[in-house]
Amino acid sequence: MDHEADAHRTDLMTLTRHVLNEQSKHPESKGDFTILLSHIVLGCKFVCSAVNKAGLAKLIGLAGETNVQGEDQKKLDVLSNEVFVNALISSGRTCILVSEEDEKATFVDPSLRGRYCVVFDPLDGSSNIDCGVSIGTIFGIYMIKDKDNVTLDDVLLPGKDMVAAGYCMYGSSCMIVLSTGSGVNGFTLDPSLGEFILTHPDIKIPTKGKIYSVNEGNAKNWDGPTAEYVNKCKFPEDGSSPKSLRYVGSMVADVHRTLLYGGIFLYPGDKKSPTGKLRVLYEVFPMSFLMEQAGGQAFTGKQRALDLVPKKIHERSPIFLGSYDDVEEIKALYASEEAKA
Ligand code: AHM
Ligand code: MG
Repeated sequence: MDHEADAHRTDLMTLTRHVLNEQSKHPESKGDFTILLSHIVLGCKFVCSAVNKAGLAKLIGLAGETNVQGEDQKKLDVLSNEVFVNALISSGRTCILVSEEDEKATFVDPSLRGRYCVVFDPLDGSSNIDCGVSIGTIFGIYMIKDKDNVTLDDVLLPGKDMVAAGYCMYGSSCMIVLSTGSGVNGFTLDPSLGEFILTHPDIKIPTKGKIYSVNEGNAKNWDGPTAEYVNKCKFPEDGSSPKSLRYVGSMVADVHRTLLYGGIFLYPGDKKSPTGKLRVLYEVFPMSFLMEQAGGQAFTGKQRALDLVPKKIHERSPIFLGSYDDVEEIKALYASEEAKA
């Protein structure tokens, strides 16, 4: 009998076990973070199940807005927001929630308040929802000093102050990729167990990649450095092979591939939208945090992304993130443009 193989089957590193292990390295910790995370995981499982059933639910509801019981069907993004807001509040560990779906931040009732602020996009990749392409949840977590005295300033902080960040991808498998500030780990949902199992320990992004990922339909409005960079990806001058283009249009899927295979993901600002499209708090920051923790870089066109200090909760920023050397190249192009100005 192969005891080692047997041990692999019976001694699984679940996400909760992994976080408990991390927690034991901090004797002062009281387990609040573990509880918070287990509520985030619950939200991810719920949304995963809803996403998997979405096509079927439509069929049963005869493609209308009502299901077989005659009830109105909630749109998946609205449903996902409700799921996460409820899960986070009921954890008793949160004090401010910022969701892409809600115009205003939610201040948790003092009786249920904890020390964490969670910023999240409950279901990112809205244009891909109705065609069954990968979508995801993105989240970042800050810790506050004084939970009895909270203001919006407790979330208008640079991304480098986050204590954890991650995403859940609802794709061909359901995966959570998480960093608590000491590397990046990936966990895949085992549907038969209902548990996320550590399948991608200590993810490191390759130093240089062969893929670039950008919405080239916006090229006519790009600024000089972005246009020059993408041109170099296609027509390299150093004798290397051109990079391949991959673009799903779901940030979680595009960043996930970039993290595992290397390369660069770009959502630049352009003449029409100088600050780009992606939101600082719950899209740019969590993904930049993960990239840096995996050994890559994240740059806004002006500075290290995690140094940005947002002034509004739904602020946007251009973003270039991925393999260390690939981001170095775009940084150099912006630096030389600035030197010319
Ligand atoms: P959303 O929050 O409305 O879903 O928009 C965010 C998404 C990202 O997932 C993705 O990277 C980007 O929008 C794609 O935008 P575009 O369609 O302009 O290429
Ligand atoms: Mg979004």
